[in-house]
Parts: sequence; C-alpha cells; structure tokens
Amino acid sequence: MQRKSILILIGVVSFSFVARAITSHFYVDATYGSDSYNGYNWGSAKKTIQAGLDLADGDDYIYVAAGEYHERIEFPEAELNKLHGGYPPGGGQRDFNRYVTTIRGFQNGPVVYFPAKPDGRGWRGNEIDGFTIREGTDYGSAGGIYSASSWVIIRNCIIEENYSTDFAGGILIYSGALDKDDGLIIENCIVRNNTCYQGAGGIALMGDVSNLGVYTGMINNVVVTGNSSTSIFDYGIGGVDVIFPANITFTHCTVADNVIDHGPPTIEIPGIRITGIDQLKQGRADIRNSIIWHQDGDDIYVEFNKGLLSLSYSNVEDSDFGAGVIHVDPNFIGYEDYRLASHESGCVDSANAAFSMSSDVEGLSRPKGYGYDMGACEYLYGDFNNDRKVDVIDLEEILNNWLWNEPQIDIAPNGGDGTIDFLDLSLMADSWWADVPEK
Ligand SMILES: [Ca+2]
Ligand SMILES: [Ca+2]
Ligand SMILES: [Ca+2]
Ligand SMILES: [Ca+2]
Repeated sequence: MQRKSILILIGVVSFSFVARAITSHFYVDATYGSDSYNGYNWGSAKKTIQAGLDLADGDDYIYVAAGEYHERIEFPEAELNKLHGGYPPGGGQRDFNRYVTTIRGFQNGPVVYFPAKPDGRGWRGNEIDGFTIREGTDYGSAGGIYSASSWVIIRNCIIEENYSTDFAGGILIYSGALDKDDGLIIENCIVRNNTCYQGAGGIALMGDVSNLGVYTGMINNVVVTGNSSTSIFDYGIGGVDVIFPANITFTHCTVADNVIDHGPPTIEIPGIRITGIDQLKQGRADIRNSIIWHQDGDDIYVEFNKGLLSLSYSNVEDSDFGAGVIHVDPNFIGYEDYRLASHESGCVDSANAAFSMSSDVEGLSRPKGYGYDMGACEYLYGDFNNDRKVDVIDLEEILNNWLWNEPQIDIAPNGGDGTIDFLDLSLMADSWWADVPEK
C-alpha cells in the first residue's frame, strides 16, 4: 500500500516536469489583430502586447508585428518568456530595423515591467528584443524598463525619452532577493535622451543590500547618450549608476554627452558612478573597449571604499587609467550620431580583440579594417561620406584622389602611405555595399 503511494507520487512529479517544458508561440499585431482572437497565429493575432503576454506561462515566445502600441506592459509571473518585436504586419520575415515596433508609454508606471516573486527572488531569463520603448513616466522606479529580477535580457531595443522622478529615466534593474540571479544582459541597445530627477538619467543597476549576495551582468554594444539628471539640489547621475549588489561588465559601450543640472558642492557625475555601502559591499564595474566621454564633470566616478573599477582598452575624456586606455577626441559624427567619423579617430582599431563582439550595435560585423574599435559602433572603412553604405559615391572619392596624398581617404596600408592607390581601393572593396540600417 505504501509502495503504491510512492509510485503514484513519482508519476505525478514526472508528469509535472513534462508539462512544464511545453513551448508555445503567440502573436500580436496592432494592424490586423484583435484581443478577442486567440493569438495562436498571425491570422488570429491579439491586438495588444499585454493580451499576448497574458497567454504566456513560461518558456513561451510572443511575436509582435510593427506598429505603435500605446500601453504599459507587464511580464507574466513565469520564467523564460521571450517577447520579440520587428515582424511585418500580417506576419513574415523579421527585421526589427525595418519593421519598427514601438511601445509608447504614458503616466504612472514604467513602459515595461518585469516582476519578481513575492519573496523577492527573480523570474529567470525573461527577454525583450526588438522594440522602441518611449515616453514612459514614473514616480519612483523607471520610465522605460523596470526589472525586479536581475536575470533579464534586453536586446536590440531603443529606450528613449522616458522620465522618472527617482532611480532611472531609462532602465532600472533592482534585485530584491537575498540570493540574486546572474544573467543580466543588455545588448545592442540605445539608451538616449531619458531624464530622471534625482537618480540616473540612463541606467541604474542596483538591488537589496541586506546581505552580501551580488549579481553579475553584461552590457554589450550599448550607446548611452544625452540622458540627464535634472535635480539642482540633490544627487544625480547622467549616464549609468552601478551600485552594490551589481557587478557589471561593460564591453564596447559608448557613454557620452549625458548631463546633470547640479554642480558643486555636490560631485558632478554626468557619466558613470560606481558605489556601494562599505568595503564589504562594493559596487563593481569592468569597463573595456568602450568610450566614456563628457566634456564637463566626471566620466567615471568611483566612490572611495565603496566601489571598484577595472578599466582597459577604452577612451575616456578624464585622466582615468588602465591598460590600453587613451584620452583623445573620439571624433563622433555628431548631431546625436555616435558613430566614428573617420579612420583617423584614435578609437578605430584600438580595442582589445580578447574582449570583442562579432558585430556592433547596429549589426555591422566586426572587426573592420585592422582591428576592433572602441565603443558601440565599428567604423565602416571605405564609407567616406558616412551614409552607412560603401558604394559608387565612395568609389568616386578614391578615383578623384587617385595617386594623390589625401589622409581622409588614405586607409591602406595601416596608418596610410601618402598615396591613394590599389591598396586603398582594395580595402574599400572589402565593405562594398555594406548596408547598415539607420537607428
Ligand atoms: Ca570628463
Ligand atoms: Ca576596426
Ligand atoms: Ca558611403
Ligand atoms: Ca594608401
């Protein structure tokens, strides 16, 4: 009798494991969908993203067609759900640059919210990919994305023009759990022109400090620009705030031209702050292959005995030091375009290949030219007019300067040889018709 009960118990337990592994696919389409449909394919897509998310119970995919979604969304209380934007209305081949999928928030809450479990532990591995997230307003967490789980993946997103009074204008990661989950990834994203009153204009990475458990995260190919903290009295950070228990590695990031409104006696930190509670509870950041550039104020502020910084192969406006660290004008194209304007920029080909990514923030393959570039954007050799294409217009530049000494065009060999000839033509041809969509 007892043995039979155990067998039944084993049967129930293994059944529940099988049931858990089912992956479902749900569809959302602002143009052709309706929330009265079942959401099981493009032809019966839901109209709102929230209606699609509400179908997911873990390990599911929710596909969203291009369009404007005027809503605030909340991920379900489950793990491993993946929300992917960038499909053509009606369904078809995904292209998130072409099929722009925008979630436009409004008052009283972040545009995107990832919850935690009631005990503070995170829901693991939830993911948002391929969206523009804008115009959220919140009073107390973040305007754009607020995740209460530290294992969340944010990829191929633009987070812009959001506002919060506290913590972060763009993105807040706040792990409340005692045992925090590693696995945070923010990748191929642009976080720009967000505003916070007294917090970080761009991104805040923090959590419950009541024990020593930290979480690690990766920020790869991310542009953080034009974000601001507007309090004139209190503290504020322009770009990124890394606070214990966060332990963050930045690779190929461009953090530039973020601003704060207050000045001395408060420390001016338009760039990145790394801080914590005390010597045992220090925030940590490893910054490599990146550009941190703010004309006024501190690019990277490490609070004494509360933060730890490892800096390498980066270009920093201030005198911060480390292996391969330089301090030269990055030569951005300008007008909110943070690509490098010329092969003569000190950031071109000077990053460390050991830390590199195989593509840049816009999907351009790396490396181009003679090595990997610092920052989120790889310089496209041969694109002399910086229009993201190497084509006949650029070829004309070569031909017009044939056998002349023109440093702007003299891209080969490495460092130039004082003449425009077949070497330069050949390097240009390597990128022929490379087409990088505008972001
Ligand atoms: Ca500076
Ligand atoms: Ca390069
Ligand atoms: Ca061009
Ligand atoms: Ca040459």
